[in-house]
Amino acid sequence: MRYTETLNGVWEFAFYGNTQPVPPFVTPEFTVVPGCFDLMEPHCGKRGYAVVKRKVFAGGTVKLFIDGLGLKGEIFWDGRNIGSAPYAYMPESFVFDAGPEDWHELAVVMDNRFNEDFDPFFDFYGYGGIYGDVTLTRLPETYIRRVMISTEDYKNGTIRVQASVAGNYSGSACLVFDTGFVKEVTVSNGIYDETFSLPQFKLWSDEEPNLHTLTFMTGCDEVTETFGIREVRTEGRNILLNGKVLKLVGFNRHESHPEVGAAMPAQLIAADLRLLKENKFNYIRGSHYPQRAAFLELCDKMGFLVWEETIGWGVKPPLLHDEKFLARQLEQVERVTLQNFNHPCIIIRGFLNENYCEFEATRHVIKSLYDKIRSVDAHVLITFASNRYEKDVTTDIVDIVAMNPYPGWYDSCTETINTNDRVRIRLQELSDAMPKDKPFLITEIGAEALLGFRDPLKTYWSEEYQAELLHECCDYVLTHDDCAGISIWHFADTRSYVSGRQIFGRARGFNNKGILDEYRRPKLAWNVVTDLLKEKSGK
Ligand code: ADA
Repeated sequence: MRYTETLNGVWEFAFYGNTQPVPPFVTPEFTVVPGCFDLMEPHCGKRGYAVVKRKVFAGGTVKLFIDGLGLKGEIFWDGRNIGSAPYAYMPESFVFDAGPEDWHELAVVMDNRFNEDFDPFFDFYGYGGIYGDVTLTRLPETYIRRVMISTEDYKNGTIRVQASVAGNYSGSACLVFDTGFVKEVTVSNGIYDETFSLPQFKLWSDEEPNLHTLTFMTGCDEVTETFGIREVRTEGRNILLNGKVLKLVGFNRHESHPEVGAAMPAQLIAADLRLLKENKFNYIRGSHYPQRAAFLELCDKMGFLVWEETIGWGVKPPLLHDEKFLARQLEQVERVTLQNFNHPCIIIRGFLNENYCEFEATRHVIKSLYDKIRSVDAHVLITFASNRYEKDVTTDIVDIVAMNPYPGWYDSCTETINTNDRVRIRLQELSDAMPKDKPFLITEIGAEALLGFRDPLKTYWSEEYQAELLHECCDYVLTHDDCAGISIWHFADTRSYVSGRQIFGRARGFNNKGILDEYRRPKLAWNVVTDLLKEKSGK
């Protein structure tokens, strides 16, 4: 049994502005972890370095887990740097020697300033703070590093279990499943890798989200992983789950709320998911960064199909074609694929939203990222959301052709035809232009609407205009077999920017294309789309 302690709570705090903090850190204020410090007075909206610090009683080998922070961080234990968290939102683990059993000081130095070289500006607010839970786990010296479980044949419950044990451990291990099945195995030089079938298994799907657990035990350590047995693959234009054709219908979702920013408590995440489940949506694109553990656990349990992606938003050449940039992207996709490997909800892995894929030189970037994910996960579907449409020269590389068209908003805005025709004509045109042997997925589509702006003339920005447009988009997807699904842009209004780094059309400083506003109050489109879904699914 491992001992894990939560470190969430009240921590000491200091905002350092542009001065880089060095130990010993002086922290006269306090803050709450998880939490976004730039949402809390007196530091609202400020950018710079900040330190959070607390005392921890521990000793020996420990693993510190931080479920995402922003925009980047350095971790210090008794003033000694024990690791970096260079990527916003990325869940990170740090294994280190905590020294003698005693009180120690844990400090996280965060920096919420933008790094133009690596992280160009995004259309979502970059919050500073620790977004998710912080835990500390005591580890034995020969600890189990990782246990990964994948489905090899869903029909007969064949799974592959790969484990890695520290210290080049060689010896016996025992696998205990929730079904009662027990297997004695051998670990050689720290590695175990075997494929076998699990008796009395149940399949996982969005409709019946059956989960299993595996406890992997060596003499000195044990780890329990939750997993699901399911197969996702493509066949022509279709995406299949356990052999059954899927129609993905759902939303892009930002982990964001006006009161707590990116540090949403699990209860609010669960409330979002419940709303979607009750209204028959089966799919969420976790735009545009790695997803929190609580979100993925809820999706596994509630039965959602998830697209997870790494940060990299609208990256242009020359940065897009820079080898150092690619190395960082490769590191990101590898880390998150390993970290979230066992979640059955993740059926699609993405990266580099809306990159410049009309250039031949971008093929190398897309292929390298594709190959990196594939080297870790042999089965997940891999792609990215493109807005280069017919000009995209990478559609042969990815498993799914995923497009972000905005007919009636950014694209094809000719005033001579109505919204309905614009949507239908453009989606059909796009679908016809895409390869016939791959699923075609609409990853983003939508229109801005301000809650309360009602206009029977259906002018831009009215709830009526958005409702009509989204009705047409969903109707197209639900009635066309050539389209594997849709993630509407987007679930709820999300904070963006008003000044400085202004994006045209971000009224109130928000991206207002939510079908709900930022407090999850419904716009007209919510009723129209949920009614349509109920009607088409006959429920
Ligand atoms: C892009 C982008 C989204 C959002 C959207 C919009 O497609 O991927 O993050 O910015 O446009 O609302 O313009």
